[in-house]
Amino acid sequence: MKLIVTGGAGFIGSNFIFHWRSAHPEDQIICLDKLTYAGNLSTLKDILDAPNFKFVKADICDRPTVYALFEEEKPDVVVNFAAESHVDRSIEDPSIFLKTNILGTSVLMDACRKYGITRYHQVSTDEVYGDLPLDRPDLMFTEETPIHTSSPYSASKASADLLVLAYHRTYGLPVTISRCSNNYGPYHFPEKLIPLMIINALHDEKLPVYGDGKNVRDWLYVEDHCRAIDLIIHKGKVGEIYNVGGHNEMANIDIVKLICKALGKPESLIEHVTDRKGHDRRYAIDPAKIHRELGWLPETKFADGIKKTIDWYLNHEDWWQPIIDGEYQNYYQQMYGNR
Ligand code: NAD
Ligand code: TDX
Repeated sequence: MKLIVTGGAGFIGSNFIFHWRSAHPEDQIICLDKLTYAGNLSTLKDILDAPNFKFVKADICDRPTVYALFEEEKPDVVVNFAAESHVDRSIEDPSIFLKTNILGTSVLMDACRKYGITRYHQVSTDEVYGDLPLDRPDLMFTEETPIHTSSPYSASKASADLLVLAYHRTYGLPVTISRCSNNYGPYHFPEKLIPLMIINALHDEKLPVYGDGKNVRDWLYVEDHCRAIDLIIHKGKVGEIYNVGGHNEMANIDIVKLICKALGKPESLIEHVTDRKGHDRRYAIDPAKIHRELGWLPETKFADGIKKTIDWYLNHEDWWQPIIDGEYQNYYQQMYGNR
């Protein structure tokens, strides 16, 4: 099988490539990535010259380049991870989110229609369902929960999902969609909650918790997400949406305290800062469908996954230090300087 994996130099896409190469070593992977601020070729350094792997620097919105690649490679499967993924950045400037996340998705699917594929898989998010109240722990998102988005990021991802379903119904494109909860693990870009808190704590810097810190996220170890997508590609039903989540809801403040404890840092580093605009209160995925129909279950317990993740950041300063020394400094100053 030959796959084009878009966004494979980012957090989940790179973990997916590593997963797929070890689970299906005979398959060929072409990683298509624009290498935005969030993409890191260093993540893929060990496999750049490997047989059955090719890296192509390109923008999913660049129709002629995408078509030329499909014409040359004739992929069987396309897995689309490429996206602008950070909610805070989408609040500052939505435009690139609309371009990459919506238009880019349509260019990829047009290429799939033109050159023929056996599956187009769209990597979506639980954020398309909006949020749930904190005082109703019985409520969870199912695949039937109506779309109800909060941020420009989630609105762009929901728009892409609607387009994917439209291409299935209108053109018969063989699509699947996965909507996953918050991932954590190796190669997570330092702007996101868990790596940001680990790296700041290591430097004895303030730990900026938005609002009261009681917002709840449902955390899943990235490898479990990758296995879920693998299963959907092999056994999922075309035209279907699958929710992916690990029943692991945690308040932000508890995660930050846990990181302080694990690193032997004082909780006095925690600083409550101005809340995110439109901040979703709680996400909670009901993964019953993927369990029932495809037999998927998460394998990594949060206690083990967070330990592995913290150890990974402790041992991979060579990966994150160049990132935080670069453009990230300006970003951090702009987002947190006067917060
Ligand atoms: P990320 O920001 O770490 O990586 C995104 C990758 O896409 C980067 O390598 C970047 O260079 C690339 N990219 C961006 N724009 C591109 C373009 N126009 N053309 C080609 N490549 C481009 O993101 P992530 O956290 O790995 O998320 C991957 C996907 O999973 C996204 O679609 C996101 O919406 C979804 N998702 C993420 C989470 C999470 O917790 N991180 C949870 C659910 C779903
Ligand atoms: O400095 C911070 N302080 C803080 O309190 C940051 C960066 C975040 N937070 C809070 C906001 C959220 O409630 O932590 C929570 C997690 O924030 P993020 O890491 O930015 O993730 P989130 O907004 O939940 O979105 C993530 O999960 C769903 C991914 O970034 C999305 O791409 C995915 O779709």
